[in-house]
Amino acid sequence: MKKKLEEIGVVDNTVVILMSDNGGESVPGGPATSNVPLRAGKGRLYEGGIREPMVIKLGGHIFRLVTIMPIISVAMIIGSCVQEHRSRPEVINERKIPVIYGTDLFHPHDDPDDHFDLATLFAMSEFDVKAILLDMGAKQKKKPGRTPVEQILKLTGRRLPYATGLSKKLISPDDKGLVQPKEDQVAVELLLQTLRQSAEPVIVITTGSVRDLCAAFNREPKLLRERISRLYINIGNLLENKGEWNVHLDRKAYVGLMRSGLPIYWCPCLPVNENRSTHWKFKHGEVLEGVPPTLLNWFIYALQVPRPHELDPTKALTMDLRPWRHILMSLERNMWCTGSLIHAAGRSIYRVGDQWVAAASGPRGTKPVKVFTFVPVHVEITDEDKGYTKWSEDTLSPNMHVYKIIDPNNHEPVLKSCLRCLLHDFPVVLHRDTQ
Ligand SMILES: [Ca+2]
Repeated sequence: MKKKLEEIGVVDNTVVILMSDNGGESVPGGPATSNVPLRAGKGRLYEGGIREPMVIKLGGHIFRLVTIMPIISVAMIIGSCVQEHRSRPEVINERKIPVIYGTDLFHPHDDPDDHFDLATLFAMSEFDVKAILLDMGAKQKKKPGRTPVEQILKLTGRRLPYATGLSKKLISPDDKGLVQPKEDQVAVELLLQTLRQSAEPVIVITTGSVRDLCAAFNREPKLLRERISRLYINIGNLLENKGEWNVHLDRKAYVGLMRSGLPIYWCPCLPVNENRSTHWKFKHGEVLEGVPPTLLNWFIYALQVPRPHELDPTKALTMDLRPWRHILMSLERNMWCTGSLIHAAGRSIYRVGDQWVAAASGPRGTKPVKVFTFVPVHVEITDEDKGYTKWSEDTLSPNMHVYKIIDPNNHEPVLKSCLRCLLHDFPVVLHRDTQ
């Protein structure tokens, strides 16, 4: 067909749509088709009957419109696709944002939210993830976070370097960590090397302690000042003179980093339940129902399979893990980093139908919804040993930005909807039928 369109000279202005008219048959004695994990099949109104893949090609551009909203008629989407093509050139020339990501991700897991955050990072294809730093080196040796990292690289068909970090706490805010064992130096070295080699400034995002980052700053402050465009740190307590888990992991590193003068976007994890920090929560099923099956398997393997060491991590991605699916779906999850990841990607929030989506730009005529932002503040350390802070928004000398909720009523529903859409659109290249 492509040849014919080229022949008659319309290949660049013809919309080609490839889709099925219904799911596979699933009746007793019928053809051997499977819609797993979707329910039912052809002739039924469950997802197995009505949900199917579709590819739209317009000129040289292929659109991925997986779950922005349910698409129920081809006639309805052609117009909007053409409009999108005309009004959103950035869909075609998608800008890439270099990112270094630090996480205290473990397997078996400690905090399931770290898995949701890693998936969110990979869901946004504008992030050009240059390196992953696996926090807390000593624990990484016992509970290697490289397992879920390797799996997600398989899922997305990407390759990038990752390394484990320093095992021991920094002994002072200006500690370079050089006295720690050589094998624990890899994450700090990877961070420095990635910054040196990057052609443009890099965004650094951390979701655990800031140990390796602070040690790297203490070694080469000029390099970090020059090469880091923004530094999102999910750590700390917005309340004056109160502690927090990620601070507790390495208080001296936190103090050193907060005093560094780097372009910090501070995302405090506490307090919860006051609509002040980045915290929000959801039930797994509200977000994971309907995500690509291999991504769902990644979550099941990480969070639900009781003896993961008995399963090969790569094979697990394409196995039938349904026995554990229902337990996973019913669990509640505390979350912190979703808003800051959306902000780091430069996306805004738009209301589309009955959902909120995080996108680079919205449908024509729609304005972004203001739910959270970052405001300039002056933060100082009040207790160096405990990692306590106080801060002021009313200042002439801001030294960082802090996450601020604008619309407390919608903060949680918006982030839930955005995360659901991001994970539904997750760019898997590994599917159940491609071992
Ligand atoms: Ca974490």
